Amino acid sequence: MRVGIVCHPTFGGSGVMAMELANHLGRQGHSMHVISYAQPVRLDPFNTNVHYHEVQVQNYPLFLHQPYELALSSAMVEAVRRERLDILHVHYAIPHAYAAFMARQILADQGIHIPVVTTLHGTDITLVGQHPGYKPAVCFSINHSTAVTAVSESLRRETMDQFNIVRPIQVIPNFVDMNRYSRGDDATRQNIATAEEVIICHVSNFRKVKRIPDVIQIFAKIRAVRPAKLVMVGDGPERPAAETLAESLGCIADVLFLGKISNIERILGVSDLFLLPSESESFGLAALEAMASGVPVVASQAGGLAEVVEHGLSGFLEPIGDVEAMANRALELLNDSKKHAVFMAQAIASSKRFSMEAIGQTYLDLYHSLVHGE
Ligand code: GMT
Repeated sequence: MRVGIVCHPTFGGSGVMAMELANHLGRQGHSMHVISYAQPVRLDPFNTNVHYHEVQVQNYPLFLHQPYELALSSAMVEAVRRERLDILHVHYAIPHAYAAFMARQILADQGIHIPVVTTLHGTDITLVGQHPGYKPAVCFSINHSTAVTAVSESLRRETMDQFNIVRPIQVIPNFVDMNRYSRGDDATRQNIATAEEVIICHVSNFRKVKRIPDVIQIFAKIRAVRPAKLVMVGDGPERPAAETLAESLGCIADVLFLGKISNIERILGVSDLFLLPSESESFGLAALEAMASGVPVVASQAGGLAEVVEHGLSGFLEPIGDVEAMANRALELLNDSKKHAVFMAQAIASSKRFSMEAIGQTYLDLYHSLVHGE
């Protein structure tokens, strides 16, 4: 199969997922063509079946905003023609589903008929897609994709509720490459914390929707009771406020802002607990990756998190904004080493429900059904 994958290259779950899929199918011998404006972090440069096509946007002084969608549609047309692609798979509806619709029209005009799969990831539906400036175009391009998938049942339902959708949406959950995650060694752990300290981890792109102040407040409550370090992986607009809050709560010395690192498995492998108190979360890929590393998750009851984190088994889910309850749940695990060990094992077992092999095959089956009508 020859597949075009379109995604945002930035630090975020949709780009991570798109690249994990490209890498996985590439390893199986499929020819994967990644189309984006920068090389995505998780793209495996040593996988010779994964090729990168950069979208070239012309800077012209007449434009205040450069017309990226136009350049993206053109890049898709070029890639389909030159690489003889069988299918285009776009991740995150905005602006990819719309640009893919245009590319498909242009190609059809040239006698080339190519199916387009759109995968909805989260804020393309729950937040950004709701903006009146985008909503009609998002709705149109979902309805006009050849197939549409959502990463959780919660997101599928929300799409149906919020948009005038006249077609089915298939749920294909995110997956995790279990080979990538394992418990880390003491040497790595000692770089971050002393023997008495527990390591709490948070990974995100630090947007408002992630409720970064809640992460800091939960940590401050944990640290008031026991020695601990908080490792903040990622970066984004909420970081300065998080630093100020950590300072005012007197715990800044124990909060490590690591920025955007690509090998998060090393950090997760030495973490004892993962925090994800988001306002909205369609799936929570970062929580799944933590679970695969044997890290129990304390999170909010937002969106699709309940489909990933099994409450009372691989972690705990509490109401959005209830930092007290989340801190208590964290301490319930961290102060009871037997319970913690049980949750660690259960987290790994539970993450195996999202196996890369099975879910990768589901995508492949979808591609085959659209390309060959099987
Ligand atoms: O929708 C977003 O916020 C962006 C997106 C991303 O690129 O980080 O995240 C979403 O997609 C991830 C991968 O499918 C999901 O794991 C995240 O839950 C989801 N984020 C939100 O819903 C806030």
